[in-house]
Amino acid sequence: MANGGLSGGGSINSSSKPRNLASSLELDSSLDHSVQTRIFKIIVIGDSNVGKTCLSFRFTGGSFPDKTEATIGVDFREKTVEIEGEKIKVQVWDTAGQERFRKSMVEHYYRNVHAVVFVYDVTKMASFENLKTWIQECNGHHVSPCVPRVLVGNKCDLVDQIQVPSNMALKFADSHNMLLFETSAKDPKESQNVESIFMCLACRLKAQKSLLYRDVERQEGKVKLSDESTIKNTCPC
Ligand SMILES: Nc1nc2c(ncn2[C@@H]2O[C@H](COP(=O)(O)OP(=O)(O)OP(=O)(O)O)[C@@H](O)[C@H]2O)c(=O)[nH]1
Ligand SMILES: [Mg+2]
Repeated sequence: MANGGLSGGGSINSSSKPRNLASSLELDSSLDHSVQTRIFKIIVIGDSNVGKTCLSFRFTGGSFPDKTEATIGVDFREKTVEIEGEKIKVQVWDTAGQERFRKSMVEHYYRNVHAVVFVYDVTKMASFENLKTWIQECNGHHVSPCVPRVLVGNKCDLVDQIQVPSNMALKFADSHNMLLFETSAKDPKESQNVESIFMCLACRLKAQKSLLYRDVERQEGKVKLSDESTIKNTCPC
């Protein structure tokens, strides 16, 4: 597994119980009670070897791992970002692409998920064609259509080997109501683009703030709400 060296990371496999990771309403117990950190759970899905682990490494750790092995179960990594003055913990669930390593974990992947990143390898047409299956699996786990989804074509640095034309990917993304990002986890020049994938999702999720906090207030009578109309979404996408 390629999760060494990153703080806040961890892994779950079929033999261990997942930590209590899921709800966006969870409080970070290490913080003062007056400060809430919302956690956004984003899962990364796609064929084995498309670069899911490398993309999540690039976003959370800022680098490309020297070596990766097939993910077993799930690795999760976190990064705290600040959007419009609010600190948000983006929790990236890097899932296994190989069926034998994901079997009993699939339920955990989709439970309370806030956003989904579908990844294919631009140099492997099969990984693009298999997206249909990944989307079916996602829909089969009752992920709400309101949960934002994006499509990522990885390994764009391998310019001489590209098999999936951009216009084909764009058409597919449009037909599934997803944004398309073509990028490379490996090329440092693309790191900003990788960052945009997760930040774009975090911005969209943050825009749901009023709804989420209203629920908290109702349950606990603790949280002071902003007026919904004052919440601006300045998401670049
Ligand atoms: N050239 C290039 N290679 C990449 C890129 N991203 C990942 N790789 C390579 O692709 C291989 C697979 O990467 P992983 O990130 O382990 O793939 P994965 O999707 O996590 O695979 P599973 O864990 O089996 O599902 C590794 O050899 C990486 O070095 C990229 O952007 N460009
Ligand atoms: Mg992996």
